[in-house]
Order: sequence, then structure tokens, then C-alpha cells
Amino acid sequence: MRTQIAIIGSGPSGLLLGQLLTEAGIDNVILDRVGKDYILGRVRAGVLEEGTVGLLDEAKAGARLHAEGLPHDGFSLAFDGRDHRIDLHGLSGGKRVTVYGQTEVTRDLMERREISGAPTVYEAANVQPHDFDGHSPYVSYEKDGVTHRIDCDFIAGCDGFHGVSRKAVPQKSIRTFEKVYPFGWLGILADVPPVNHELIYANHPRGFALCSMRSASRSRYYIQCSLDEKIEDWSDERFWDELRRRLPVHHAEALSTGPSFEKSIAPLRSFVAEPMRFGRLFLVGDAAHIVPPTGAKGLNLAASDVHYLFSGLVEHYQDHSNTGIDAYSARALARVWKAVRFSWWMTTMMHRFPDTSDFDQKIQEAELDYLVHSRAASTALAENYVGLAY
Ligand code: RFL
Ligand code: PHB
Repeated sequence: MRTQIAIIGSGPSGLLLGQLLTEAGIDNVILDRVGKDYILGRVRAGVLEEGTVGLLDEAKAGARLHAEGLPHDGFSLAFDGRDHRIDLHGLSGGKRVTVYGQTEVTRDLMERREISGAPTVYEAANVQPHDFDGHSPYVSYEKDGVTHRIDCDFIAGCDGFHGVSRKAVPQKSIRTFEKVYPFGWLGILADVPPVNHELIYANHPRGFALCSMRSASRSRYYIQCSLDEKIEDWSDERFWDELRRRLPVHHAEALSTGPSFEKSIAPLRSFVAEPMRFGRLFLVGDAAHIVPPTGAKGLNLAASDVHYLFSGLVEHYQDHSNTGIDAYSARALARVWKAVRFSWWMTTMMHRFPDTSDFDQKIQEAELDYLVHSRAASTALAENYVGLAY
């Protein structure tokens, strides 16, 4: 088989890139090692920047998001028993975010892809990029015991942190930067109304907590936990009790509880690989970088990478110019590092570290107090949270 762009990975990066390319008349094939239902079973991000929404519209996958997504003009920072609203809309010159689950984004993109008829190979084993240093790259994979080969012009490595694309790059050509945090997030989904109409990010001496949502009747809650926690030790009751303790009293009293239908622990990590282009192979999204979820940036960074790569590929095919693809890595990384910095800062300010002393806790609270009462500091927070310009 031959295509213009072989895309490894059918997560949000691969699907969004594929759909934009298809809309622009550029052929592409997506390969994923797992099946559609498995991908749709993953519960991840929930907050979309306006740039991400714009790209989903451009990919003609924004209809349901506009009907069902929840526009949010602010969020709360809770600490020292009180909470304070950050007016995202007012502080960012009229911008807002949309709360709409990654699972739904993925489902909408998959539906568009099916309608457009663009090919996707699910459950492709041993996917491997080849010869991306030269002019004739290809991707091999196995399906039902048969080895296949897809010749292409370029390969997009959209296969997440554990994917094969980054690993295919020779060690000497890549540099990585990493910070692993000494805690994780225990998250649940439950069909109960959200405790607040906006998100609450809570700093508490017992650890961080986040109240988010998927709809007016579905809540997504997280609490910071240690990395050796076992999910089976966390009954719903224990989770609700711990969450209540970390929230200001008026929220704790208003919290509706009920059975959870999803519960998982995610480790927190910052990671960047440089560069993001190796000849005819491009790394996109989590394949190139990971941020802790505190700033809600993971999915949004995947989308901005896709924007830079897509515009470069359009320039290549339509204007016969390589300027855009040559600039891809530098343009994407400039934005990535700012989001890595923001996510690290939010994580550091909001969490209890194993060596956090009472002094450190007071410093965090003083920083938060400054943040919510200084217009300059709140503006910087809002500007980053709604998403920096592409
Ligand atoms: P994905 O979503 O990981 O998709 C990669 C796809 O590639 C496939 N794949 C392969 N295919 C073929 N061959 C191989 N060898 C392959 N190896 C992997 C996988 O099956 C998968 O379908 O990466 P992508 O598209 O770059 O999207 C990035 C986002 O998913 C990610 O940034 C966010 O979900 C990060 N993230 C969160 N971000 C937030 O903003 N808020 C959150 O609350 C949040 N929670 C999370 C998260 C990421 C998590 N991970 C990665 C474990 C919670 C978790 C648990
Ligand atoms: C979520 O709704 O899953 C969510 C929201 C905001 C974050 C992280 C996760 O910062």
C-alpha cells in the first residue's frame, strides 16, 4: 500500500491530524496497536482550549462539542479553608475553555473518519517506522499473522509516551528531559451532579484535590495519592471521605456522592524529547512530551503540535515549500516548553510533596493568596490556562 502520510497512533493527535489532512485532500493511513473500543475506554483529559476547539471545527468534528461541551469562564482555587474564583474570561480578554472529555473528542474524530472513508488499521501488531532518514520511508506492521508495508512520504509518530516512534530514533540524535513527581492522582467518574458549576483546584495539607465534571450529571474527581497506593484499597466511601476533607467546608457539605464507575491511578511526569523531527519522521503529542495534568495541557499540546505539523504539510504539498515542516520542531517546542513550565508550576504550587514542611505549606498558601489578590499574577495564570497563542 502507498499513502502520503502514515500516522502511527489513533489517539487524539493521530485522529486530529488524519482528519485535517483528509479534509485538505492529503491521503493518510492510521495504524493503532489496539482496537477502537479499547481506545474509547480510556478516561483522560477534560479541558479544551479555544485553539483546540478551533482545530476540531476545522476537522469538521466540532458539532457535538458545541452542543454538549460546557463553556467555562472561570475556576476556583481553594486553600486555607476558602476558595477564590479566577475569572478566566475577564482576565484573558474574553477567552474561555470548554469542558468536554477526551473520550468524546476521540469518538467524534473516529466518526468523522469513518464518514470520510479514510483507512484505519486497528490491532496492528509490531508497527515499525523505517528509513525515515532517507527519501523513501515506510511503516511495517503485522495483522492476522501477515506482514504488511505502507510506503509513504512522511511518518507522523502520534503513538503516545510508550509508542514505538520515539524509540525508533537513534539515541545519539535525541535528547530527553524528565521530571518524575513523587505522587499520583487517584481519579473517579461518578454519575452525580458536580459540586460546583466550575472546576475547583484545592491545595490542602492532606494533599491536592480537583473537582471537575463531564456534564451536569457526571462528575470527575481526583485526589493526590502516593505512588504505592493500590486501587482496591480505595472504596468509594474512602474516596469521598478523603475528598471532603480536602475541600472548603461549604463545598464538602454540598458534595453529592454515589457509586463510581471508573477509578484509576495516574503517575505524574514532565517529559520532553528534542527535537521533534528526524528526517521524514515527526513526533506529535505525548510521543514527544508529557505534562502532569494539573494545568490541563496534555491534550491541548497534542492539538497545537498537530496545528504546526498540518500547516507545514499543507505548505509542502500545496505550495511546494518545506519552510513549515523545517520549522515544525522549533515552533512546537517553543510552545511545549511554556506549557511544561506552567504545568510544573501549578503542580508544585498545589501538591504536598513528601518533604513539604509546615513552612513550605505556608509558602504555598502565601503564593496562592498573592495569586488570587494580584491582578497581574491572576492574569498570568489565566493567560496560560486558556492557552497561549499558536
Ligand atoms: P495517546 O492518547 O496516548 O494516543 C496514542 C495512541 O497510539 C497508540 N500506540 C500505538 N500504535 C501503534 N503501535 C504502537 N507501538 C503504539 N503504541 C501506542 C495507542 O494505542 C494510542 O491509541 O497520545 P496522543 O494522541 O498524543 O494524545 C495525548 C493525550 O492523550 C494526553 O496528552 C492526555 O490524555 C494526557 N492526560 C491528561 N491530560 C489532560 O490534559 N488532563 C488529564 O486529566 C489527563 N489525564 C492523561 C491523563 C494521560 C494519561 N496517560 C497517558 C496514561 C490520564 C492518563 C492516565
Ligand atoms: C478532567 O476533567 O479530567 C481534568 C480537568 C482539569 C485538569 C485535569 C483533568 O487540570
